[in-house]
Amino acid sequence: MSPLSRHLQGSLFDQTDDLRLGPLGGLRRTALGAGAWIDVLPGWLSGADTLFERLAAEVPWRAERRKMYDNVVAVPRLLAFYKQRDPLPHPVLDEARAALTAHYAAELGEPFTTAGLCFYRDGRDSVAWHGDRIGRGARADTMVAILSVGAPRDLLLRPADGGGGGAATVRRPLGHGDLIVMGGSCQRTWEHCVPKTARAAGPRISVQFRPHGVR
Ligand SMILES: O=C(O)CCC(=O)C(=O)O
Repeated sequence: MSPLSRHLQGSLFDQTDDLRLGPLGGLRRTALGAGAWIDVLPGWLSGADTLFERLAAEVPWRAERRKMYDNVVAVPRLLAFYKQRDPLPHPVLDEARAALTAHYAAELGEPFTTAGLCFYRDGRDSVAWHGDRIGRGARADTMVAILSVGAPRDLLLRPADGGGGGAATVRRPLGHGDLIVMGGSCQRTWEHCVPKTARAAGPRISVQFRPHGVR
């Protein structure tokens, strides 16, 4: 048994074994301002323990390093990326991507294609303020849909211009099986992050679906 599986033993989040996506009709939209919005659906995926364990154990997680001033530091989370047409690591992710593509077809006008996966091992792992602006997200409206499994963590959003317009930081707790979709101008006009937490946070995996050319 891996150290990770051991960690999970006795701390399973979800009481049902039946891995199932609910209908997307329950998504609730919040306009953030400047053409940005978020749609949220708590508990979209039930039975998500199975998915968490499979992803944690089988995804080829990569530890990355990046330059920071004069130093090279470890990126504080593990990563994996599935390009368009790469087989996804669990069939329920194919189902999730297809359901999102169908639901947003009229508004998005193109399918969700890629899947980025991030593994936050504990509360010390995090991602800093950013917008997904590598590629078309820098210039055009788009969507990024995030399925969160494992320990709850907060996703924070704030206006990219520092909030001169009076908009405050928005805090969205993301729990086991929850879905959040950032849309409209969100990647250009807002930033998001998952801050470190001093709370004893267990491991969390975030699965981000994006259209081709958005990163
Ligand atoms: O952990 C999350 O859900 C957010 C991930 C994210 O913003 C990113 O990888 O660009």
